[in-house]
Amino acid sequence: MADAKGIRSIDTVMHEERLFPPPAEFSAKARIKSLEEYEALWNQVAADPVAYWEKTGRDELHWFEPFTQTLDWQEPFAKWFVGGKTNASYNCLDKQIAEGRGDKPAILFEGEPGDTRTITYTELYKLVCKFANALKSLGVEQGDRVSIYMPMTPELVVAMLGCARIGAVHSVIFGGFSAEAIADRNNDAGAVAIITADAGWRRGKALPLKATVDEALKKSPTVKHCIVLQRVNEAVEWTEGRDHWWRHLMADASEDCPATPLDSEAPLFILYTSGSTGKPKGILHTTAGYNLWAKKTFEWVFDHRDDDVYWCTADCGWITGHSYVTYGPLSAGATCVIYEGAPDYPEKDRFWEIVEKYKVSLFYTAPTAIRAFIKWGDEHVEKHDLSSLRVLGTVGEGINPQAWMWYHETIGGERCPIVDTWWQTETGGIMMSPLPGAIATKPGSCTKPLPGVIPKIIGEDGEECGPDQGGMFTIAHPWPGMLRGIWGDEERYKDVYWSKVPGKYLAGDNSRCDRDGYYWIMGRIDDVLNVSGHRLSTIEIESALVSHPAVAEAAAVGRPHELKGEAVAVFVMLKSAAPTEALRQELKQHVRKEIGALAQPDDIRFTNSLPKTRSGKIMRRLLRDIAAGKEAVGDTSTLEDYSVLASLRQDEE
Ligand code: 6R9
Repeated sequence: MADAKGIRSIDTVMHEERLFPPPAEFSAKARIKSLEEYEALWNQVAADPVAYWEKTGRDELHWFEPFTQTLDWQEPFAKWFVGGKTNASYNCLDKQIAEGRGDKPAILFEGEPGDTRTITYTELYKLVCKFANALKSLGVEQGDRVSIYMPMTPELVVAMLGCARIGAVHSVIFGGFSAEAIADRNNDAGAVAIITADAGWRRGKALPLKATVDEALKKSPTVKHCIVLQRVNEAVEWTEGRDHWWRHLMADASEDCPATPLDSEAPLFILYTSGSTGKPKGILHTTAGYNLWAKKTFEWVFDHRDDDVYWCTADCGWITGHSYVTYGPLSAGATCVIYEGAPDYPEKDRFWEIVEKYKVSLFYTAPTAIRAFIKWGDEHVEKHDLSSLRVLGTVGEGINPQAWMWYHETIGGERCPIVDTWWQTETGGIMMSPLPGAIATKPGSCTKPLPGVIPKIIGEDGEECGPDQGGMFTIAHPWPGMLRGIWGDEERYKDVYWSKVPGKYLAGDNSRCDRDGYYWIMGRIDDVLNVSGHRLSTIEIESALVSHPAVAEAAAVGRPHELKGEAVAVFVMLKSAAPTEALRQELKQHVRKEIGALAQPDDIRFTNSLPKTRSGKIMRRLLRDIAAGKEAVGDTSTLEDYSVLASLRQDEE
């Protein structure tokens, strides 16, 4: 809407007033105990970021050689801790053992079929050293790229840390992506080796991995070696000379492999994220800054203590699995649960069974999973004792206030602070989140910036937005965990993140900041709806729909409309109600009542599933094409289930 200052901002139609202060007993024991303490730290870092990170970097990572310059900022290229030498695998393993955690469990593994393993820090260290030597025995060297396409087993973490130990750059590809997607990523990175498994378990079935890799390697000329973990005992084809069994390499390898001292800015990994157009972007992270950011943010946001049991349900194929399964928690000395399979196998209570069994205290999952649990019914939760839980996290998408309240009441027993964490592959770690002992929460808001994060919301005219005006979410100062570029494409890096708003990092999301200084993420810039000159955010319309008792999940998109510019089209998944015309009318009225006539959907389409990425994000651009009656185009390599598109088109007929 054009306001007095002439800024075209995004209208907000959602008004969420509930406020949940941290429980007093939680704050009393927390790392950061009050709003005042948080504000003092935030102000201190904002006033002199270099001084803060110089001290923190020096104190919290191991240095083979100290750094001489904290930040070298040649916009948009940052170098952190210049001149220093460290190693992320050393920080996750050797440093923990040196600090007395050798016998502490690093990983509590639960396989989908029910097999379990406890791996201490010392055991993990030995596995990683052996695996690093195995890589060396194949000729893999510092700086070489290695693709990883594995099930969510401890060996996936071993593979990542094994690469990090010798300075090889890993590129983890979600198990389940197509041969085409693997080949594209192998070729873009110029990978010399790939690590995979015969298959992984998914809902009781073997999901073949090696066969897909074989297909991909026909089109991946740079890949010389393929290491194969035997997980399921599936028959596999074998190419002599190229293929190597994991267990054979490990049997021959020594347990002694000192971590290579690496430059702070040595590449640690590449992780591909889909662009809405064009090929996926290989986001590059380097060693020291990323490692420090993952560690600090983990400690701050989860208020981690040495006796916690932490479970992040993310797969390592997603950035969340990099920063909050592997590098963050392990360099903080945490005990981490890893679960291989699906949340509804063999029964819909599998997650709660795991929480009870391992006495999980810190739990981190995604809104897509929370909405599924709500749909499945509370009886699956009620069977289990969840009293060990202390902090509940969410990441990946905005969480609808209705789902937030369910998480708070049904999972958290109204006792656990919820940390709604906003961040991106590009940011390396969490940027916006409540600190659980310090910041009161509001359902649906990621609340406030972490120390070191300076957000600015910018209108279409380039001016900073005022309170409650929605605009582009940007970040004003470099932070240690920020991406260092797009692999092999400097121009695209400058263009995507640094060209639209001069001097600031453009996240690609819209957001507003309310009068209390709380931030509300409003969805991707590309997804904004423009209805009769009003710019509306997807999440607000979706949250209004999800607040109706019949609705499990909803996606809102714009469809071209002669008079209004765009009409509001929504795709709705019901919990169990029948998809009737009466319900359709009722939902339209419900949105009208909740957030106003402007946002009332023109089309409501009932569906059994929505197109999502493997990390659970709704792919609205595909829905936009379907709503407009077009063939879905653009990159679909990250789509979890291709049949969804076909079924959505059928629903139409
Ligand atoms: C960590 C991760 C990044 C995009 C981001 C935004 C969305 C993530 C969110 C959220 C609202 C949150 N997103 N967390 N939106 N609230 N708490 O998800 O990385 O896969 O790169 O996605 O996800 O749109 O820009 P990535």
